[in-house]
Amino acid sequence: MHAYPTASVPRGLRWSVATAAFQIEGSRAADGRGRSIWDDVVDTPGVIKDAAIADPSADSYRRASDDVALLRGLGVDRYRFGISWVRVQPGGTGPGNAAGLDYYSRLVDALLEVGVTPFPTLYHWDLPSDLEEAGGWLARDTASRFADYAALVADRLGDRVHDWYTINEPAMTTLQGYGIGSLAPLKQLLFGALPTVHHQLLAHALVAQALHADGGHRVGIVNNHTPVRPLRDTAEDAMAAVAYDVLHNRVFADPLLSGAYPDLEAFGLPPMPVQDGDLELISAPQDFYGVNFYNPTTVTAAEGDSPLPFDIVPTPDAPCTGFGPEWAIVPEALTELLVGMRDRYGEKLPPVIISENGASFPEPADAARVEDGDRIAYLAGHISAVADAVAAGVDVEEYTVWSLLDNFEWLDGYTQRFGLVHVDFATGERTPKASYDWYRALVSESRA
Ligand code: GBH
Repeated sequence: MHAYPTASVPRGLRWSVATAAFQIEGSRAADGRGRSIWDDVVDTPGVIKDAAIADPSADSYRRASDDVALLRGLGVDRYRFGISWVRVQPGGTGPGNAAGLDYYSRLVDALLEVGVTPFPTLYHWDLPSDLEEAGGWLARDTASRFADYAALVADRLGDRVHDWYTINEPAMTTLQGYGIGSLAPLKQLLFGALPTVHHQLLAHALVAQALHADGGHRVGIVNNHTPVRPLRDTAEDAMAAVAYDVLHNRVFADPLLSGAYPDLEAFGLPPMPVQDGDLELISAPQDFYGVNFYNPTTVTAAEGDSPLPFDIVPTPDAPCTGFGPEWAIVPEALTELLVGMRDRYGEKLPPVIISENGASFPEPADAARVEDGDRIAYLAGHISAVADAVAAGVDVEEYTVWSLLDNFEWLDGYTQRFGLVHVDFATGERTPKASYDWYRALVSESRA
């Protein structure tokens, strides 16, 4: 027997686990599904580790009932899952694809049947390729296309789904997708990526406006945030930390939660393509704010002829997850982040939902049972950090583990496993890890 750590648990917190459509579904050619920018990436030779193609991955398109059984066993309140735009609207425009909508409708019914509330994410990085061709998130029109797609989903599921996440981690799409090219669509535009910030926020706001007009819906964005620390106690590193904080955190959260972009010109950055009325729409009251948290970030002033004003460096004196030196394990950084957001945004900060938190560690791919004490320690530390933030007066509604299942980890293919449940990618077989049993016990004890 292993003695695993316990977490101090905030009273009344809801519990959830998360996945994303492209990472778990497989069946990329089934039922009229269209092509997304991630299909384009996996079909580009030499980009993804071990040439993984995300199909069948965890095979959830065919094994959704297995997933629902695992969720029921876990006893979570809700399930955060992704909806694939190109299953619903294969080319990104036009009428809905009945087979795609049926899949999500059946999933919603199956979840409700076992008492798990469905909490979908409308967009988790898989933009229709045709829309990328037309400019992707650099094009303002993509925001309106997203609103059309969301309306198709809401027409079909809105009688049973009441809470919606719009866009997952716009920061990663801007910085990594269009800025440095380490996520789809693999563009390396550096600061030329900045218009994608505004268009994603506009897309979120248009959907929130439409669902609010419909009545009975709560809508929020999900971003990953990170407290930024200077490596050295120098003016140069302090400047680098401010610049990174602006680009990763504040350029997204400020317009939503304070109604204005940070002063980009002060950093020599181009202004956002804001049109009349945009900021009013974007800064309308948010129903909740989804925070994905993995690690703090340490930066230092860039050396030499770097095009960026900062270098990201390993966080000193912190252990790391299996993902490598930038993924430092510092649970109290989550408390710092939440308290910092409350202090910066005050009354404008709505209830916070921790929409992802988790870690990958090296583990045997073929173990009968994965004893993932390192993952349990990571989760226990971060849940306790949420409890500390709640004790400091931050309104946190829900905590979500990334992820229910081992899955396709983007450019890292199947080499990073984040699941509470082990997946054999050859057979689709699911085997709960020790962390699954630990989380189930924590959820049930928190209600005792
Ligand atoms: C999330 O992204 C995604 O929503 C999810 O799809 C993904 O599977 C999951 O996390 C695990 O990766 O930026 O240099 O400090 C997380 C974004 C970007 C957060 C990298 C941690 C660490 C390196 N992550 N970051 S650094």
